[in-house]
Amino acid sequence: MVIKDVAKLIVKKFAFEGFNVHPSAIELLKTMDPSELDSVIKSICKNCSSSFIITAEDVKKVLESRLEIRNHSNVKKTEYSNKNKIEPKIKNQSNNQKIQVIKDVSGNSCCQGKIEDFVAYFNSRYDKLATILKKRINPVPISALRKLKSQNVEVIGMVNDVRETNNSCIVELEDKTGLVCAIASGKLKDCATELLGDEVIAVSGLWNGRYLIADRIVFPDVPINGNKKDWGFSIAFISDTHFGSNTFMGEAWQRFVNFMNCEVSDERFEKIAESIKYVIIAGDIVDGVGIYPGQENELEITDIYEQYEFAAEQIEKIPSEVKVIISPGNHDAVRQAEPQPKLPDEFASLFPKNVIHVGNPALITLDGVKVQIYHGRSIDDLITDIPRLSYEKPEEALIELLKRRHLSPQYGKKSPIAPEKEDYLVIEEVPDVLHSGHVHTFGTAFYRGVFVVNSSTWQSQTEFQKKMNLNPMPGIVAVYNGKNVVKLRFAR
Ligand code: D5M
Ligand code: FE
Ligand code: ZN
Repeated sequence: MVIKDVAKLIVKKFAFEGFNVHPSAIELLKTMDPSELDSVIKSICKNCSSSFIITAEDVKKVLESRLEIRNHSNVKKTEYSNKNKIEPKIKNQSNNQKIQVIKDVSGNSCCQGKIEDFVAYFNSRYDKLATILKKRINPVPISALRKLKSQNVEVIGMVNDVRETNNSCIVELEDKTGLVCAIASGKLKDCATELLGDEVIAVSGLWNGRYLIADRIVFPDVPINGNKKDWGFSIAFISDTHFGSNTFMGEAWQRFVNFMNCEVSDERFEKIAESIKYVIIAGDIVDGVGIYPGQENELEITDIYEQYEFAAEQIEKIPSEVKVIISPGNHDAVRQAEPQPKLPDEFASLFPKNVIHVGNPALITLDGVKVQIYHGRSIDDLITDIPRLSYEKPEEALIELLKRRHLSPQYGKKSPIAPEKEDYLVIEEVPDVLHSGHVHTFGTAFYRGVFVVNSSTWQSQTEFQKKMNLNPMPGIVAVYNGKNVVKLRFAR
């Protein structure tokens, strides 16, 4: 069994904050929604009475106070939404657009955060990625190695641990039957040091009775496909509009809207605008409320419902013949943990009829073109852990996701994952396009025939980003027609 011990994870998280934790406190925390674990642990550490050990009392205090806040805000929200509900406007529909949602957690979430959910989640991840790898190699179960004499073997495992020594890298791999250490040296060492915890790979090499001396690391990767063909229409890729923020770039957005309405001086741009049948927005539609400490000072609109009303008004400026696909991000009003469901009706119904709401991630087809949409939260984790990656080239991080066939390979980092019974973050089907955002920088690439695009943002640098030295590249839009990519700049 591939078991990730929740208790261990909780202990690790507290240790990171500088605390030990009593087993009775762990028992209480184990039963809660894992997507809320990080914020609960932070509150507990802030409010605990002892300076060393977190007790069950410390946990109870925080859980009870959260319950009170939640009950209170639920009541307020319902009252408010009833008062302000507006009818969605009717738009002309064109019939020549065929949109299918292939994979999306919306309406299918069933995780409760129990131990069994984690077991099922990691087993699903392992099984899906092992199925891809088995088409390329012929593995033995790890437990079978014990009975084998010195010989060449292939195994598939989830990466448990990566340790660097002077001239090699030791990779601990786990499958449902056991654990093995693979040793990667020479040229393979560089590849092994970039392995991420919880990704699934295959290793071939010499089993010496104790270790696997690796000669090849096989990633699930996407197959090579160089074919490009003009679809006869274009898709515009945007994200991170952050409507409601006081750093939202209204003028740049209006220029984009003008372009979408063919209100441009240059005929070339008019042609491009005319070709756009779909706009995809990959998350962070609004800035949200209470997303980070002190956010209230950076909001133009402080009410979440009014933020979505404003968002809907802005999206309505896009011609109604164009279908707009909206997927949420970490600033939107859905659960933080991925996979995130689509926006609830309360907000979704504010948008015009040409808007289609999907979850994050979502695999969709637009007139047969397969687009994998993912907000991109894991990009932060990848850039932290793979030193050659940077915010200036987000597309390189996206290529790493394709190579690993997983949208958020690492569990327990900054990007939270809800342990659904099925791992919705595995890239099972090879898309024509991988579209992300989140890091507010722009970049495109082609990787083995897949068009990779990280759309920028419509928010200028926030105070937080200034402190972190994050330099956004706002107002850039990629328009792609299956053959050519056009990059348009709307920010001055
Ligand atoms: O994220 C925009 C970018 O800024 C993304 O790279 C994460 C980073 N960011 C934003 N807020 C934080 C906090 N509080 N900690 C660490 N990194 C952060 P966005 O999702 O638009 O806020
Ligand atoms: Fe964002
Ligand atoms: Zn984001």
